[in-house]
Amino acid sequence: MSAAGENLRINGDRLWDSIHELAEIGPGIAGGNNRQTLTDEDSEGRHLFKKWCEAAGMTMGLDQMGNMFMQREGSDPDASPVYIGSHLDTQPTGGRYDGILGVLAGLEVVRTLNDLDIKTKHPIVVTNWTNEEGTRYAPAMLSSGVFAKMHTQEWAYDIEDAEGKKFGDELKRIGWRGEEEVGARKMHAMFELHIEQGPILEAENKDIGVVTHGQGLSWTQLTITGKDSHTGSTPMPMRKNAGLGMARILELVDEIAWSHKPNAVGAAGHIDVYPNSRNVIPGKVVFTVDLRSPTLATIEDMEARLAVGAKKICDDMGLGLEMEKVGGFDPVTFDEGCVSAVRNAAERLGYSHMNIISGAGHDACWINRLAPTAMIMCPCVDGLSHNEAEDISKEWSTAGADVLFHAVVETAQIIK
Ligand code: HGY
Ligand code: MN
Ligand code: MN
Repeated sequence: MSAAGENLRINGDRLWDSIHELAEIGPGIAGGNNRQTLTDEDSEGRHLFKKWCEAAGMTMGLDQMGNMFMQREGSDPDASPVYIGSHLDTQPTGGRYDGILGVLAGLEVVRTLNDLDIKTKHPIVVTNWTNEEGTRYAPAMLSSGVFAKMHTQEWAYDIEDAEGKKFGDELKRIGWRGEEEVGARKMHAMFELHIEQGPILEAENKDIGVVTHGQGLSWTQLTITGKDSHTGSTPMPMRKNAGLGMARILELVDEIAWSHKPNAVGAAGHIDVYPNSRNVIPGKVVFTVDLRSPTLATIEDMEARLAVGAKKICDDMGLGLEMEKVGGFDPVTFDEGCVSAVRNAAERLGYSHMNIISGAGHDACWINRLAPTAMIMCPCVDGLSHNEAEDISKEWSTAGADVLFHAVVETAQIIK
């Protein structure tokens, strides 16, 4: 028998309406969102979320990385809170649901508890982690990473965007730099609901992904230097084409990832070409190779083969090469107890479910190092994400939030 009662459900329409009201802030050009971290649009979205939470009787804590902690009191003020967290920032060509679903489903959990006048022993805190996406300010999951002591705050404050604006300055400019020390909070547990961002749940016709693990990630930045020269008058044998060197290395990355199929992936999403002029051979390229796998040994093998192969390609072509590891984390095993709470909730609620490994990185991957943590996933159409056409159904959103409600309320212990 669930502590929360099998029949207790969240208000799926209210959650859906909130998701689409927030989506009006920082709209993309094709129906998605461009609400990048520390922009004025990010700030506007934060204010709306804060307004909704305060209307639900919650109070805000704000730390020095701008992480927002919206608290609903429990009966035992000394009990460490149960956290529900994800992120409100988006990719430049992001969808309406990546991150947003998890934060607003947390608000919906509190709204439903209020409707039902349910009290819990542990307080419940709904969290917006600053800069999960890591596009404007790399790396991703930056602020949950500082919270988990994976990065220092000083280092994070000094990161610059493409226009040379520092993270710390922009956080202050938009008025969301709090006073609270980052990482000082104690957590009883954390749950994150997130869209799958892959095709498995939809293909398997499952409502819920019970996330047992998160794959590990490695980001290596490569800088290749050749020689700018005329694309017309420079004879082929005389060229020092950094762009061609990159192309050959990206072929190698693809080959390495395929060699570890089906559980490894590799590509480069960030590529800067200099001088990026139509009739100049690129004298310099800077790009980041993203390698991922559920097993650490595979990641380490892919990194080693990239290092050896990239050096050989550049030596053979007379190009300069610098390589720097700029981010990553080991594969994650989520907390058994929290994962069971998720699975049992789906079971009780009658939602179809399956175990799944998260392909994407999430704030939960860092927080899992501090407190018992688990994730819940819902399907997304064609597995598409990090694309404005990202789409989910209201039913999937509702099912995910129902499971979140039951897992959280059971962990926070109902008083009445
Ligand atoms: O990169 C990731 O996996 C996440 O979307 N930040
Ligand atoms: Mn996300
Ligand atoms: Mn994302």
